[in-house]
Parts: sequence; structure tokens; C-alpha cells
Amino acid sequence: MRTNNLGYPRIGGNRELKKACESYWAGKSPIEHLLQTGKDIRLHNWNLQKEAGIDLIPSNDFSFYDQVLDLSLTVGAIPPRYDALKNGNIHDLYFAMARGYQQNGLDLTAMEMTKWFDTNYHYIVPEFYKNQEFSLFSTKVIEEFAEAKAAGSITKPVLIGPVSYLLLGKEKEAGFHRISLLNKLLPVYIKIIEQLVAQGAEWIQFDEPFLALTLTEEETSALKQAYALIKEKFPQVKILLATYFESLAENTALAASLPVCALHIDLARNPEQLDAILDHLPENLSLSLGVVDGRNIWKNDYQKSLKLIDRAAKKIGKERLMVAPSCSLLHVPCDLVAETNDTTLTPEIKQWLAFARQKIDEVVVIKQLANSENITDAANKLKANIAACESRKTSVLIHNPQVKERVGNITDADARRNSVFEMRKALQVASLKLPLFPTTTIGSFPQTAEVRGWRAQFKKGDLTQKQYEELLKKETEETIRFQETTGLDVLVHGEFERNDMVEYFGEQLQGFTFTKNGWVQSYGSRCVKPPVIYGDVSRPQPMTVFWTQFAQSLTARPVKGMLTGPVTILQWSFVRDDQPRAETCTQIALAIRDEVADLENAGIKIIQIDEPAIREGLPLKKDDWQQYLNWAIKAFRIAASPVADATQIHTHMCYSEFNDIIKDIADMDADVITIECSRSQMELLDAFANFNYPNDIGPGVYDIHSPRVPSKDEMVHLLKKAAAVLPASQIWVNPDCGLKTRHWDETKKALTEMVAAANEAKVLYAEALV
Ligand code: 39S
Ligand code: ZN
Repeated sequence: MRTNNLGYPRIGGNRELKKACESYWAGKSPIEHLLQTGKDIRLHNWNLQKEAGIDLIPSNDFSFYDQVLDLSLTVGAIPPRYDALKNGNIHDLYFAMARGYQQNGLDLTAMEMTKWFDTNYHYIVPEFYKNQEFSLFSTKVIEEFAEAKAAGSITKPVLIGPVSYLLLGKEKEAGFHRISLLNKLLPVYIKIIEQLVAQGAEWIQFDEPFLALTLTEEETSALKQAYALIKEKFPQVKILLATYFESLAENTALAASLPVCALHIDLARNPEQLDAILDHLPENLSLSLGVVDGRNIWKNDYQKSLKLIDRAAKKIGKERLMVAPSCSLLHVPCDLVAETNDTTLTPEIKQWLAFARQKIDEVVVIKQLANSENITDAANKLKANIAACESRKTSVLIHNPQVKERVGNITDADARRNSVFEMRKALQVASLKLPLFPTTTIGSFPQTAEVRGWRAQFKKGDLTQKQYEELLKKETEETIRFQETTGLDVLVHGEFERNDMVEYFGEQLQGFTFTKNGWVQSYGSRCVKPPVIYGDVSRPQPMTVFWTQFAQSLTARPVKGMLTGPVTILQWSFVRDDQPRAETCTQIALAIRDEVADLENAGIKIIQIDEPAIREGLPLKKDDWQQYLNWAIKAFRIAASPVADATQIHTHMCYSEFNDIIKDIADMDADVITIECSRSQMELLDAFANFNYPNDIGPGVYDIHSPRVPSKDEMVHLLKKAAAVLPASQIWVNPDCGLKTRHWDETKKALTEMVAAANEAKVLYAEALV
């Protein structure tokens, strides 16, 4: 039996990569510093896996920004707008594709970014053209193999498989399907394998996560064709085909029939699939058992894992088995040892957890136990593991009977506003007196280094609570004044007191704990620190009323109360694995509901409950969608429904395509929804228009993910597009997401242009008022 790892976090134990990237982008350090940082992290990761006893250590799991973007560069799928950068420095080209480029007289937009399956990781979407050509443009995968070899490790290079790579992309022109590009793409894969083999690679891992989704006939034959060709060209190379995030289900026979050496399956997400796979496994195929959860931070239950391994060993023998995490460890923080704050992450809770570094050890110990190696030491570890699992099951921290009772008593009426939208809208129009094309923002204003610095100082004890609050009050007041002078209609307080839209709530809710250094990459250099939900959730006291009320006291204009919705808090936290997600979500919904009621009681007339993660929470298998939507939409409604009809509820969504769940979005029954639209040039609106979406909509009129300042005319153009398909009285004007990652100068310019655009639209469509 061997140990296998699919990928290790690459941000560095103290986010060294983030800091080095941002410093390079800001022109504060040379490229050499960034390259050296990457090299140090890779070496550190390989060595720790080698020393721990991992047999198949991944390489090319490192990336300066994103592994899908790396592959686009590798196979030369570089969109034509970057042609001018192709002959220059490859790093400039790479980061231009990731982040856009406004220098040397060029103004290039970034490539689109979207969610990596149902995770909170974002990848750069490959762009494909009808006459797409591929070539081996970057040799990163080969260089990193050579680098590891020089450092004493023969690694297993990791690449996204050709079929999944194509499926992850998007056609940028009509008239072809991206899967038809396979024949042009495969020769580049062949070249890569050739060079890896020449360097001495024995194993190569191809990730084909689409095998865990529903496949069309074309996709199925593409998989067969791709792996048959690789087998034909390189009969001696050991290919490990990795699937994860879901079960193989109807693709089990297909996956087992592909001519590869080993198949990896996700047994953390779906242990039930093991038997079906064992039944289909041909004699020459090895199986990598993903028993250690690569997506969550709970300590592995060794006894449970050993049972699965035993079942497999009985059927196919130990020699053909590998023990592994369920997926790349990219989605968990680096090292639990860095958590030293006993008051927040108490020793009791800490003993239930395992981060990437610990999961590597778990894989090795499980293998030793299954293989009867290192017997005394392994047996002691098993004993300790049983004790930790038992402690978690029986801890009084976990169960709160009052919360369970409240969830049990929820009625349908709790999930319904008092009146239908038309009646509410009339009352809201009368109460709020907003103009046509009302302007607003999504919630956050720039989280400057200064604001973050205050929080860091406050946490260290270098600022008192009072000093910290005074600084935040000043920042909030300036933001209110800025919005007033710019002429925005519905103001926000700016969220300067918040570190993150999920962590901030996690810090204040019971049943949650949070880490000091539990960073996980979200996109590029941006990281999040997901809170940990370990027990029943409740809200001991108001969480946002103080700052919202303070901001409202400064102005006569309405200030929106800003909350994160239950589905998003669930989706972006590390969740319990000892009860259904629906149950946890409903508990969070009740906590947010209490907050909504408190905001209303404090005189707040507009409350926004953000649900950007509702789409990504969708199960990967379509058959499971409806069940998820039922509880997820209900959770939102439970949170949104305690208020009077005149109180206006907003929600915000981004980063997704909503066309296929538009009916469910309508069922959320928010009075106003603001959505990301600007990168797709309002295409999304067609879905809302075709559906006759009844409530108000704020289609984002500019892309906040880029520093580019849009002009008034651009935004008027987008508003006209919106007004062509929707009644003008239904349209709000806003950016497409929060402004926390932007700088103040861009923000001020962009919002000034946006208000001017709304004013022009008001004149153009004044007749719609009557
Ligand atoms: N998921 C979550 N949870 N939250 C989101 O907002 C999103 N948005 C989408 C989808 N998923 C999400 C993804 N977009 C950031 C921005 C957008 C994202 C994701 C992340 C982001 O800005 N992250 C920050 C970053 O990577 C960290 C935010 C944070 O937690 O830089 N900040 C803390 C704070 O403000 C800690 C900041 C910090 O690094 O308190 N402090 C320094 C340190 O610890 C010290 C302060 C200093 O001197 O700068 O070293
Ligand atoms: Zn957003």
C-alpha cells in the first residue's frame, strides 16, 4: 500500500506568496524576490511530504495565481488581446491575463474568473476561439519536476486532464463546441508527457473532476480518446486519474475502463461509491482511496477509514491500494500548529481538527495501520485518534437544546413576508421616496492598509477598543459624507469594522470558532480565513446594529443594514460533518433573522442580506439540486421575513450564472436584488427579463474586480440595455460587487461617473415615472 497526495497549499504558512505577489505588483520588489519565494515554498512543501512518508508527492500543484491559468499558459491558450505581451516577459503576460494590464499605452481586460466547482476557490476561465491553436508555450510543469528532482524528490507532476481543461473554459465565438478542440490540444499534452518522461517522471496525475459530473456522449468519447492516445504513446508511464468532489456514479464503468494505472476517488464526499467501483475495477487498475477530507478541517476518524480500506483490500489486495486525501489540500489551511490562541481555539476544539500538515500525517498513519507497519507507534496514534473522535461526539459544546427546539418549531409563516411584493413596494415607495434609477453600492468601501493596520494593532493590544472605534467612526463618517456629496441615494456604512463578510459574523456567533492563521486561497493573492462551525448556532447579542445605527445617525438618507445570508455563511465556513448542512443552515438563518429584526427595531429601513454563495452551493449533480434549493431558499426567507412590509430587503449575488436557477432566485422574494452583470455586458438580464422577474433589480453597471474606471457613457449604455428588457421603474444603479478590494481614488471617480449615468438615465426615462 502506498501514500498519495493530490496537492498541497501553496500560499505559504504565513501567506508568503500573497505578500510577495502583492509587493511585486506594486513595484516594490523585483521579480527575483517573487520567484525565490515560490521556490522556497515548493521546496518546503516537497520536503515536509517526503519526511512525513508520502510516496507520491505532487509537483506543479504550485501556482503564482491559479492552476487553470497556468495550464492555459502551458498549452498556449492565450487570448489574442494579449498578443502584444507575448514576446516580452512571461510573468507580465501571465499576470496581465489574471488581472488586466493598463500600462505602456495598453488597456487589456483580465480574463474571466469563476468558482472552482462547489468551492470558494476561483479559477481563471480559459477562452477558446474557433480557430484555436495550442502549443507548448510554458514549460513550468517540466521545470518544477526538474527542480524537485534536483532537490531530491521524484515527484508526480499534476495537470488538469485535457477533457476537464476544455470543459472548464468558454467559447468566445459562436459556431463550435470547445470539446471539439481536443484533437488540437492532445499533441501538446503528448509533448509535455514526453519531456516529463525524459526527465525521469514515473507517475503523472491528470485531474478529471468532470468525471464526477454528468457527461454528454461527446465528453465521454473525448475521455476515451484522450487516455487511449496517451496509453498508446506512453505505455510505460503510470497515469493516475484523479476525480473528486462527488461520486463517479453513472461514470463508474467509464472511469474504470480508461487505460490508466490508478484511479483516485473521493471517499470523504461519497464513501458509498466504493463498492460500485470495486465491482468495476479491472485487474491492472490501482485505486487511490481519498479517505482524508481535503475540503474540511476535522480530524480523520481512523476507524472509519480503516473499514473502507479493509473493504477494498479484501476485494483487490493491498498492493493496488493507495491512501490519500480526498482532493488537493489547497482548500484547507496549512498548519494547525500555528494556532496558538487558546482562548478562541480552545484545546478541546483544537484536538478535533487537522489542517494540511496534519492531514499528511494522517494519510501516513492510516497507511501504517492498514499495512501493520510501525506497529506500536501507530497503535498509540490510533488510540489517541479514537479518544479525540469520542470527545467530539460527546462534548457539551456541541448541542444546544434551545436551538434545536427553535428549529423544530419553524412554521411556513416564518419563511414568508406579510404581504406580496406589489403591496410591499407601494409601502416602500411611499416611505423611502427614492428617485427613478436609485443609486446605491453593494456594501463595502475600500479596506485600506490603514484600516487593516488599525485592526491588527487593536488585536495586538496596541490600540484600545476606544481608540480603534474612534478611528473606525471617522472612516465611516467620511464615507457617509462622500456618498452624500456624490449624490448616492441609498448609503452604506462601509464595513470598516469587518475583516471579512463571513468571518466577522463567525466571530460573534455561538457554535463558531475562528483561527489566527487559518488562511485559504480564494483567488490570486486573496485569502480567506473560514470560521469553523463546531456546534449548534445561536446569536448571543446584536452583531451589526451599533455600526449601522451610528452611520444612520449621521445622515438623513437611508443607510442599508448589511448582513451576510445564512447560505453564504454556511458555504464559506468549515462546517460540521456530524449533521446535515440544511440543519446548520437553518440555525444560522434564525440567528440572522434576529439580527434583521434588531436592525429594523433600531430604525433601519433597508436591510441587505448578501447571498453570493447560493449558486456555488448547488450540488454538482443536478438530481440533487431541488432538495438543496428547497432548504437554501427557505433559509434565506427565514432570515428575511421578520420585518414589516415597508422595510425593504435587498440581496446581492455575484460570480455565477443564474439563468438556470432564476425561478428559485425569484422565490427568495427579496425586494431588490443586485447582481454582477458588467463583465457579461448585461447578458444575464435577458434571463431576468424572459422570466418576467417581478421584483426590483440592480444589474451591476461596472466591474469592481478591476482598477479600471468606467465612463459615464459606458454605464448609460448598460442602463439603456437594461431598460430595453426591463421596466425602468424596476432598475437600480450600482457597481457589480463590494468595493473593499479597490482604492479610494478609483472608487471616487467611478461612483461619480455612476451617479452621473443614473442622472442621465432618469431624464431619458422620466416618462416611465407616470
Ligand atoms: N469568501 C469570503 N469569506 N469572503 C469574501 O469576501 C469572498 N468574496 C469572494 C468569494 N468568496 C469570499 C472572493 N473574494 C478577499 C477579497 C475578495 C475575496 C476574497 C478575499 C480579501 O481581501 N482577503 C484579504 C486578503 O487576502 C483578507 C481579508 C481579511 O481577513 O488580503 N483581513 C483581515 C482584517 O482585515 C486580516 C488582514 C491582514 O492580512 O482584519 N492583516 C495583516 C496580517 O495579519 C496585518 C494588517 C496589515 O498591517 O495589513 O498580517
Ligand atoms: Zn459581490
